[in-house]
Amino acid sequence: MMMPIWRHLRSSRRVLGFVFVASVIWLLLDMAVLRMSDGDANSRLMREKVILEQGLARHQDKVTQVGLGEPHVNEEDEKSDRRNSQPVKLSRRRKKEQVQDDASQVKPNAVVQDDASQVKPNAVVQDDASQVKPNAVVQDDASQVKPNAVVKQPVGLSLIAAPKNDSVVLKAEEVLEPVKATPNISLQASNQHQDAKKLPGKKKKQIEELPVQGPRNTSSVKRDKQNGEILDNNIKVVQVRDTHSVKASVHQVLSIDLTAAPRDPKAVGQYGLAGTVPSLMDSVVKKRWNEGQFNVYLSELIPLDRALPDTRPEICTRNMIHDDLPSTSVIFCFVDEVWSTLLRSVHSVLNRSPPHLLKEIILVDDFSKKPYLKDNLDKYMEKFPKVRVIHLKERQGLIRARMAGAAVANGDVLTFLDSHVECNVGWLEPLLERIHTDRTKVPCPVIEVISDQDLSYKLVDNFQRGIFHWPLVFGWNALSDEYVKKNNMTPADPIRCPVMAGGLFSIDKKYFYELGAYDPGLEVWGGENMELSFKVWMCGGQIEIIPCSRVGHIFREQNPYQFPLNRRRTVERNLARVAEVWMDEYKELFYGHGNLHLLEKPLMDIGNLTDQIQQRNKLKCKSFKWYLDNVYPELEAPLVKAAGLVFNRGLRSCLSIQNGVLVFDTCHLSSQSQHFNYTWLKQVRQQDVCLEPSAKQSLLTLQPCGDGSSSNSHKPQRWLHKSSQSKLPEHLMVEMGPKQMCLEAAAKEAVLHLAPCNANNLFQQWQFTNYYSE
Ligand code: UD2
Ligand code: MN
Repeated sequence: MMMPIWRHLRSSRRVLGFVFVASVIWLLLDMAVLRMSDGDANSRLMREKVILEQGLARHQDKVTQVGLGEPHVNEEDEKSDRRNSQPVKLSRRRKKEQVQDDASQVKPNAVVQDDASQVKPNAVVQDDASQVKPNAVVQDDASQVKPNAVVKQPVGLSLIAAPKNDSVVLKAEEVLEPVKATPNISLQASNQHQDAKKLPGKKKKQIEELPVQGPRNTSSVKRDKQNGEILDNNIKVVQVRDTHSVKASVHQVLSIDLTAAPRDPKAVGQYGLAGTVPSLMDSVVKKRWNEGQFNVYLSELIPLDRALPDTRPEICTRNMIHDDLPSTSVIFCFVDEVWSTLLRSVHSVLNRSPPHLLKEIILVDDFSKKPYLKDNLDKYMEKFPKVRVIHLKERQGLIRARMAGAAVANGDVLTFLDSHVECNVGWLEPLLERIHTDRTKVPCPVIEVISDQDLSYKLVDNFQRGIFHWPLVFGWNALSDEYVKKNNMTPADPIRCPVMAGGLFSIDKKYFYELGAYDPGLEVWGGENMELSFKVWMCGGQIEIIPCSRVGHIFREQNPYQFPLNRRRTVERNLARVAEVWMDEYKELFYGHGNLHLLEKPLMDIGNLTDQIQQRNKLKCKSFKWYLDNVYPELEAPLVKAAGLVFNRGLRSCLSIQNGVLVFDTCHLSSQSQHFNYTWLKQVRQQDVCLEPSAKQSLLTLQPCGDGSSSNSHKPQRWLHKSSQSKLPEHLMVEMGPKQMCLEAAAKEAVLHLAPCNANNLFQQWQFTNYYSE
């Protein structure tokens, strides 16, 4: 009996010994694995940090590489070569996002996390040509800034709703050793998986740890029960406090969206979907349309805090943002805005902005006539401590109304918005981040489209920039595929714009005033976007579109409000002021493209420009030629329509000025006395003298050139001339009272005179050596 027990014990001892040895080996292996994973985490973190810093460093000096059709060039020679470059191609296309996983590719707002759980449903866009609206749509006499290419509504809307009770805690972790001359950046785990990881560190630092929701997660945010406003002290950005040095810390962009789990998911227009109105209501829809020039009736049925699809390019959700961003005042100016759209605009800001960055919302009522925009509005807004309403005592127009808002703003940054917009999730931080990086940057969100018909929210093409055509007509233009590829652009990269659309942008408040704000002589509506864009670029700043910031806007066919004077006249006059102050010799192109009538001074009083010109001189702003060469080289802007020798086909010799007298001579390309310009003001000129019919007889004289107006003394200097495509090709035609006369070389005496126009007469045909524009 004892033997089997002993044997049994002996064999168990062996087993125990084996178990012991195995445990030791296991423990050693385990420790090795642990060390390896620590090392992994360490090196991964180091890599992320380097990426981040590279991104931020690049962010600061990559200015010249992003967005514009050509890289920044200063050389005079290259400028003139580009002057006659191809016209802007207004093509449109959809580009699939390509995120490159290479440290050298990291762009501003470096993306450091590559966690699948963070990946959002890509705002899928359908390449259906029938859905795409005309691109180069522009502000002309009749219409306003129209949308750029609109793409179908994004799919995957069901993913918008945030998972409940899924709060995420951002943890500031030990900061790694700083790299010289770059901000010290703390990497912060921003989702559940990562914040559980323990990162290696030497010294514990004082850490402030507060709950902040990750993308699409809003459950850790509290609202004020009474007014629904986000409580300021509820969200704070994680700060790493280091007593030894000032260190910049960053966090993942906050995707605050209090509408993500809407009260009534089935409400009309919820999630940015198209709303419908029963056809029996058609007449009501029609009747109420004029109140806002969009479907006002439908807008009233849609919740004021409706949810929207997150239309940002996917990589935007992982952008890193500095913790110490400037605060902003959001300024809405409006005249007779529709109640529901005004409120939806305000709520979209309250619901989707980090409260610590939103200093206030200023509503500037530009002397509206609608009674609901008075006491009712004041009362409604009393519930929102951050909202202030200012009622202007007389109509100022949007330009001076914006300045009235700016004058009382307390934020570091001014953010101007139209009063019929919906700010999308994550819209604010990327704008402020750009200003934080460089206070002379003027960032604009991507302007998405809220349909005027069904109020659906539609995302627009990537890689669009704001441009203008002559005569200062705003339009959208897509960056070419080649350009995007060449510059390794991701859909999140800022896009530099020659001009902004005008309505939606942020600007450092001090910088705005240093620039001289807007020209207060601009009336009502229009042209101020050109003014600010030229001013910013020419005086050292930059205009950018920030694709990670998206705001929907209702584009209307017509302005729903009255213009105190004629609308067309108002806009033309504003643009003439801008051209006179900012465009130097290129203002002739503005006048020459259909605006010669604006030169009629007594009729067209554009007001005093002394202050504006002084301001430009004081700031030592660059020339308009510099702007064209460096910021918008793709624009065709020849200073004259035609130039060179003026060859008479009948006489087969060239016009010349000798001893102050017009004569004919054998053509010599190098002869300066035979060189003439045909200008945008329709003058045939050599230096300061212009060809002018004499009052008496039908002879020609040389006179000092006028200012291009058709006042009595200058009218005869306007010559119509077309090289082709006209009834009188190559003729130089002038209006003599009611009659039109043509310049003719008298065959025998070789002198010039005016004669009744005759299309086939070769002696009336004049050819310039070079034509730059028809
Ligand atoms: C675009 C801009 C707009 C402005 C305009 C040119 C966008 C999205 N919109 O036209 O902001 O730059 O081009 O000037 O880029 N308003 C007043 N007082 C007035 C007239 C208008 O407060 O006397 C308000 C109006 O209620 C609106 C804002 O100014 O909130 C812009 O007017 P709009 O919406 O008619 O201009 P829009 O979008 O056609
Ligand atoms: Mn608008």
